[in-house]
Amino acid sequence: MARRTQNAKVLAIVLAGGEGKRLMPLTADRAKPAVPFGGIYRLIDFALSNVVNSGYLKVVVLTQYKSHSLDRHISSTWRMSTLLGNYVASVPAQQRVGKSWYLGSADAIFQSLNLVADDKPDYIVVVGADHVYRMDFSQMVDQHIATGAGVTVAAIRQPISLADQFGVIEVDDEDRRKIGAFREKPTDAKGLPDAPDQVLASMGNYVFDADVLVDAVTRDHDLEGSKHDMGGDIVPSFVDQGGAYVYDFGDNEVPGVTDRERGYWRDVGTMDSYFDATMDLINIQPIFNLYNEEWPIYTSTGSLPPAKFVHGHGDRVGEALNSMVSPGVVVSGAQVNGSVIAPRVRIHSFATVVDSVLLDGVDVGRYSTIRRAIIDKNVVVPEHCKIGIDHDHDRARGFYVSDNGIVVVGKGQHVPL
Ligand code: ADQ
Repeated sequence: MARRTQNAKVLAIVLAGGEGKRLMPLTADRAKPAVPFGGIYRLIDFALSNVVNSGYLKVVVLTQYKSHSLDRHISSTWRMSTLLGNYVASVPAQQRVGKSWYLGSADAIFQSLNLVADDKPDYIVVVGADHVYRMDFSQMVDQHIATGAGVTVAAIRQPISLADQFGVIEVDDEDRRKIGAFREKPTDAKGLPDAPDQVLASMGNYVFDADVLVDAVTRDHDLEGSKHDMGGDIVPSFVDQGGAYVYDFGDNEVPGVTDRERGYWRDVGTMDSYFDATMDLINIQPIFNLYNEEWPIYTSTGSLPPAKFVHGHGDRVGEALNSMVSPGVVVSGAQVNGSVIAPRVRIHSFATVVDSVLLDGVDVGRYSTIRRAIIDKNVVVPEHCKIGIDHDHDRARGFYVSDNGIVVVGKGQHVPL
């Protein structure tokens, strides 16, 4: 665990109210941070593990959109001993201030300032809840303290084609650690001087002096025309005053992370990026290694039995290769390859699952074939069914087919032959 930065009192605020429209149907009835990922995790487990591994054990999670499964996951998985005053508290929008739900991420913080007042931290680390990565936030807090910044924004290079999905940073000509300009999701971004096909993107992670953040969101609350958004409103207001600094994610060193994995950060905002990031986990030499025990990613799977692989009907061999298989799974006389299988899945004799993601409790009937597909929770795939083989047929059955040809079957969706 990382050293506590100069014994400063740090509160972490995790923004977990995002809707994740582009991840439909996976977000049809759960918030994006609650979307299952990597077999046994939820997306929010990555942000929370980073916070806790950084040594910050007072954590507030602000939830809003379809937050039931997220709240349940946080209270069951992230409950901490309160003996030392540590906590991970999930705080749903509750109209404490006025009569509106959170209008944006800055308003979510404004409406939760009572928690900051209770805790009296020196610094506040604000992080998003939707990304897959490892990061030691204490190194960013160190830099924040050393520069005396009003806000420090974590940044990573991204392809210019994605500029309209990010806050795009231009550094100051004189002081390269300072942010000269910050534009939220620009459609006309300019490339970097040394890499015209790239921009410097905000990762949506910020460090503030606590009193400075309280001030900023309080002022923003009364500001006409503000969308009350951290990236759209708060960060630009600091840039205008010359108080915004950039933290280069490339400088972050995390125990156990190899050179190959260094700088890995994925915004799994679309079905294709979700699928690709999942496949990153199962490569023989993964570029994101879940087996790094020096910086563990925490979750819980409850009391499930181990995964089981058995001969099935007609003595057919049941096996999985180049795959991750979660507890409670039974593969009986079926072949699994290049896939991530969540808890409690059943795959029956003569079935084939290739390059796919099966979420909790999916049941794949005999003689079925699933290829390049994501199948959401508890879906029953009948015998002799084919998914991901004929995309016209997949669309005709009401399945979503992504740009890259990934077929998605929604939670509980009926699967006709
Ligand atoms: P986006 O992710 O598009 O861009 P936003 O939708 O505000 O911005 O989500 C940021 C985080 O806040 C997410 O974790 C989301 O779950 C959460 N959130 C959104 N609305 C919320 C609300 N009302 N209450 C609580 N939480 C809420 C942001 C930044 C960009 C940056 C990208 C990086 O604005 O500048 O580049 O993240 O992905």
